[in-house]
Amino acid sequence: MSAGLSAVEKIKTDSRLLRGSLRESLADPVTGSLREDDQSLIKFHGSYQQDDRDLREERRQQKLEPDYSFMIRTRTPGGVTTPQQWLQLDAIATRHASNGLRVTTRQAFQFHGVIKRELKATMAAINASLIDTIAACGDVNRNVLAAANPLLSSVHATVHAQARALSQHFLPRTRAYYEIWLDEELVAGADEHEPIYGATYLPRKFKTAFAVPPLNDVDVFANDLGFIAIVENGAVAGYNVAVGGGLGATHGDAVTYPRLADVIGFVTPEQVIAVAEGVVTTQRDWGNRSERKRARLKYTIDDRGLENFKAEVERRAGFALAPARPYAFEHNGDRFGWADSEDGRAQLTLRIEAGRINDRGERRLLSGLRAIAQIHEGDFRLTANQNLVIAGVTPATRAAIDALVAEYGLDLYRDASPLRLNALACVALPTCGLAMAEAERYLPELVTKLEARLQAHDLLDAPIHLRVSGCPNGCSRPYLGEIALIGKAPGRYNLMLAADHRGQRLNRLHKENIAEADILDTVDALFARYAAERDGDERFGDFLVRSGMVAAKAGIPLEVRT
Ligand code: SRM
Ligand code: SF4
Repeated sequence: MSAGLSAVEKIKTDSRLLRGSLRESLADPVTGSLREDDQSLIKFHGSYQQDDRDLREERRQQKLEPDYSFMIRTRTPGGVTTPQQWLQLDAIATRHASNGLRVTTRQAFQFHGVIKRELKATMAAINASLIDTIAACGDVNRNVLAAANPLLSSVHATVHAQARALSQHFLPRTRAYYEIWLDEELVAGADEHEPIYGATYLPRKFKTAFAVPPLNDVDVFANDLGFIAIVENGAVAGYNVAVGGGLGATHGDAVTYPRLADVIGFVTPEQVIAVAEGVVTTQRDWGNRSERKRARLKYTIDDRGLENFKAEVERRAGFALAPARPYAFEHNGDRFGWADSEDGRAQLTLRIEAGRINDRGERRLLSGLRAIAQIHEGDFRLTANQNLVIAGVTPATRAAIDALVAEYGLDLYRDASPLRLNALACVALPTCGLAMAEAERYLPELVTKLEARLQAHDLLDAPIHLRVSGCPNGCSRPYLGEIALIGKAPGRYNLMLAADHRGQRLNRLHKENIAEADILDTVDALFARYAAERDGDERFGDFLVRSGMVAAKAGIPLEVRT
């Protein structure tokens, strides 16, 4: 192996298709942690080693090792689960995890706080629910997003099936997962190989999403690979293909940046897998394997040129992409409350603040959703905005579900402000090892303070998209927030402003490294001008750009992806 490759490349190469010494690490009773290389490899199996950062200092003083535990993430394409699976996941969370279930910004469930000696049993229990965690993390194609907010049931069903098929196609073929977690007989040998990825998988994580206009609830342009459904005569004619989206950046390092995907053409449903394979294998071969910070597809495309990249994808796919077809997105939020679907059933979209499903005070989300799962005859869909759709509700169960929603306090969607309904926050502290500031735990209080400022300008009904991340990696997609806070240090954030509300324009840095009082005063002044000068229904982000209030500070072009 050449010296220029990153350390993770070596770990992958030596891993015997993701096995490493995970079995030995798991069996070691002396520590709650894994061996170092295995900490990289376990990600491909859908888990991260973490430690409780609230307890770090105390344990250090007591000369104890950090309070290690594991986060587990599911692979749930399009975020769909049955009521039976919901009950099983709930039972697993209650037994093995801390703090309930967590809905992620990529339509997956996360379990936090699983200790090493229970990890295998937890993974096996997740599998017994017919849900796996393979490739939920790691340098592979991860959980595939699919529009969750149903407008036209048959179109959404088609798109969801396509997302599942794509997820399945790009699953690693190694049996390592089954051997380590499910005690399958060892099969590692000469004839086991990865036909798409090869032995070193991809240079970096890879993300795919399917959107159904006019909703961009998956933030399709934030993905390495995006498919935008083109619906003609009530059916999916095909998809516009978008490549090179990604949001992660590093503070103060200009070679890293958020980037929105470029639309490069149109494919038919039959061509989806071939074009995806062209994109994935080009990234496999052209991506940067020396510097992980520069290894995402967005950098490969910027380094090699979009036209060059597209030509290579077409060569590998064996056909030329047709010209992109027209589409229009209205917004990238969710639609809350009840909606009827084509088949006579209905869906109820519930607000899950920061995606956390637990029992807290009067809002007993975990218990309430358990009670709903016991009577629900349709399915559950996680949204990429960390919310939950109770989908396919039969007329016979609708009243009972409504009663449970009221009984368990699941009705935040009824009276919360648009700001609260649309806000996203990443997990951050105490579990995320990369967090520089609070996000999930801070969000409710921050929204309350912002609501007071909005109220003062009679703007409480303004549908402003707020996103908070504990660091610049951008897990709550903050670079697409009309207002966003990106953690810099405890209690300090970069204030980003003026993305649009359709996921088609990045925001830009407005003030750096500021504390709450400054944040509130800064947005308060902007709210005052917005209240006085906005043009009809003009959205906050658009107003900031039109009025020139943020354009002068632009570090990022005022681009709108179309
Ligand atoms: Fe993320 C890393 C949580 C969506 C960009 N992300 C992490 C880790 C695993 C921290 C780590 O590496 O040690 C976080 C675990 C926190 C915890 O305690 O659970 C974490 N990311 C999350 C979740 C749970 C946020 C949430 O609150 O919902 C989301 C899980 C998605 C899933 O189910 O797969 C999550 N992460 C995202 C998104 C949003 C998206 O994909 O739509 C992004 C921005 C889009 C992108 O990828 O560019 C994102 N996460 C990152 C990055 C920066 C990647 C980069 O290219 O620079 C990292 C750090 C890294 O990979 O090195 C990261
Ligand atoms: Fe952690 Fe940063 Fe992602 Fe938040 S944005 S979950 S702090 S990596």
